[in-house]
Parts: sequence; C-alpha cells; structure tokens
Amino acid sequence: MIIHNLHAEKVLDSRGNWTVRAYVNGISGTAPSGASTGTYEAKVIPADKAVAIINTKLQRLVGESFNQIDADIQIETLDGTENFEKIGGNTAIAVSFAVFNAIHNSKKITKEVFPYPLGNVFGGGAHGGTTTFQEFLSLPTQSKSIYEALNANVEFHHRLRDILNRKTKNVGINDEGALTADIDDFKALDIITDIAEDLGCRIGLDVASSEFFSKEKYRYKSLQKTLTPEDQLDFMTETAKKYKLVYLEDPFEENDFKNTQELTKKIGNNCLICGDDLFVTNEKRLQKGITLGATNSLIIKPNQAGTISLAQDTITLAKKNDFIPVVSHRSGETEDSTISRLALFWGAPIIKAGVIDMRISKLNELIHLWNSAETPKMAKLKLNR
Ligand code: 2PG
Ligand code: MG
Repeated sequence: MIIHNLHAEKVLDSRGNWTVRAYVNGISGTAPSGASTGTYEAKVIPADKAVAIINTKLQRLVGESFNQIDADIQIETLDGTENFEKIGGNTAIAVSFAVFNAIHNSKKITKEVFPYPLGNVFGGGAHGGTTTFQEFLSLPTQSKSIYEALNANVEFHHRLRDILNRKTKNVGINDEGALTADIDDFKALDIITDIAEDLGCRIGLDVASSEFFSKEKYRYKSLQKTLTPEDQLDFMTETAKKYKLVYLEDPFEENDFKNTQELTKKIGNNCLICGDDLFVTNEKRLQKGITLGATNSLIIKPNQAGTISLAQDTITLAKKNDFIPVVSHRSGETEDSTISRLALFWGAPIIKAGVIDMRISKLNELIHLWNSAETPKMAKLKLNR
C-alpha cells in the first residue's frame, strides 16, 4: 500500500482527556490510554505533541509503499529508543493502527474464529469504585455465537444493575462502564457468582495488584487488610478456589514473577493466570515469563508495545508456547475498533473490551465481522472448570 497522505488531529477519549488520531489515506487509528498503566509500557506523550510529530517528522512515510511490518519498522527507527521515549507510544500506535486499517479497508479479514468477550461487569480500583480488585469479569464460555456471548454479558450487566439498585447504595458506573456500589470485594464476588451460575457464565478478576502494592505489602483498603506477598499467594489461591475463578489477571505486582509462578503451579490447571502489567505486551518480558512458567496467559494491548508488529511478535511467541492471549482495550478509549479486527486477525480466543458504553463500537465490530464471515465459529477455549 502506498501512503499518499498522513495527518493527525487531537480528539477526546472516554475520560474526557485528549488523545491522538492519525489518518493514513483518509483511514483513521486512535490511541487509547490506561489508568492502571504498567511501569514498563511504551511511554505516552501529550496529545498536542503527538499530533505535531505525525504532521512533521512522520511525513517521511508519505509517498512510499509499505506493508505493516515495514511501516512499523520506520516508526520504531524514527524513535530509536527502547520504549518510544522520543515520539511516544501513543503517536506510534495511532499511526500503526491507521496503517492496519488502511490496508484492511480494501482487504477483507477472512478469519472465521471468534474470541469470547471477557466483560467487565463490576469494578473498582484505579477505574473508580469501592473495591480494591479492579475488574470483576464475565466470560460466557458456553455461548455458540458472538450474539449469544455478547447477550450473556449485557444480560449479566442488567441483572447486576437491578440487584445492586435493590440491595445496595450509591450504584454507579466507572471509567470502563462497569457497575460500582457500596460493597466490598467479597460481597461483589458473592453477587456475581450467583448471576454467573444462572447465566452459564464463568467469572474472573483483574486484581491489578501493582496499584495497591506499596512498601512490600498489598494494601486492601476495602477489606481493611494488609498482606505480605506470601499472604497474597494464599489469598489468591483461596479466592480462586472459593469462587471457581477461571481467570485471574495480575495477582501480583508487576515485578513479582516468582509468586506468580507459584500461583500458576498451584491453580494454573483450573484457572488462566494472566500477565498484564507483568509483561506489558513485551516480547522479552514474556520470554522471561515463559522460561519461568510464570503464567499461562497474557494480555495483549497494542499500545503497551507501541506498534502492531511489536504486539504481533509477542502474541506469536505466546501462541508458540501455549500461553492464552487476551487482546484488550484500555480504560481510556475511543470509538476506534481496531482491536476487534486484530483479535480476529491474530486468532486470539478472548477479547477484553467491556460490556456497555462507547466500548460497544468494538463489540459491534465483532458482530459485523461475524455477519461478514462465511462460517463463523467461536474459538476453542480449554478451561478445566
Ligand atoms: C487493565 C486495563 C484495561 P488500564 O488493567 O487491564 O481493563 O486497565 O487501561 O487502566 O490499564
Ligand atoms: Mg489489567
């Protein structure tokens, strides 16, 4: 594909913060942004600066012919640092997304295996809410189509909203469209366990534990307890068993490969232990995790890596080693639906992209892709529960 023109503009995200949108031949890609960001993620620069870089320095891409990898290499080379410290990971991913969308605008995505939507139904932590755990997640593993799966998650949301409205106080919605209320982590788990059983969904958690780890302790304000890493290992093991969790993301802080590995040894046969801040979609950090057997699953957030090609290297390594990839949105999002196409393109069996609010642009894109496919089917997902 020849890049005839490339430009950028500053647009709003779901938190009302400014972000960068790039256009390649009139087709856009927009950078999302995190709240519970990992220390080792690609750096983010102010949106104005990102727009200026695309409209000046990155103009050297115009007039040349590119496939995805070549375009991404150009972007990476122009930056020249390990973690996009010069041009910003947000600048890089906006252009990389736009290139992908421009290429695939003319080429249909022919993959037919669809990811299960992992839906954030109740929340807290850095995204707003009373619980220390950041995300209480529904995984509709029995669904036979994307319609059934998305329906299960919205039904989950509606039932939960009704129960919370009847039984609790201060019901609200947080940054990711997850429900919030004045209840603690256990009460939330009790309520969602009942709904999940009724709907045939499985449940999981994004603990996002780096957010409440300080001075060597996990500080659960909502539960009024402070745990050492050893206590946290016991707590995670017991919680996963008690609530039959099939998914547990970032149960330990982002540098603790060792305890994550211990947990995977203990419960990894029954539960996906998923690294988000632990790996930050980085091939080298994932390689370390694979060598140690630290987890059996990982989050793929293209903006953590900076370009689609870098994220693709990480997901390729994961698949080779039977680590289950979960392609994921960020808490600060826009109507950009590139990750839905990427999840399909990469054959990821799970996508974490919310349940309601503006995240429906990603979910509706999955529906559109489902309806465009000749013989669409849901991914094979081996879970022992
Ligand atoms: C996470 C994400 C997305 P954030 O921790 O998995 O749900 O949150 O984008 O704030 O890092
Ligand atoms: Mg996470």
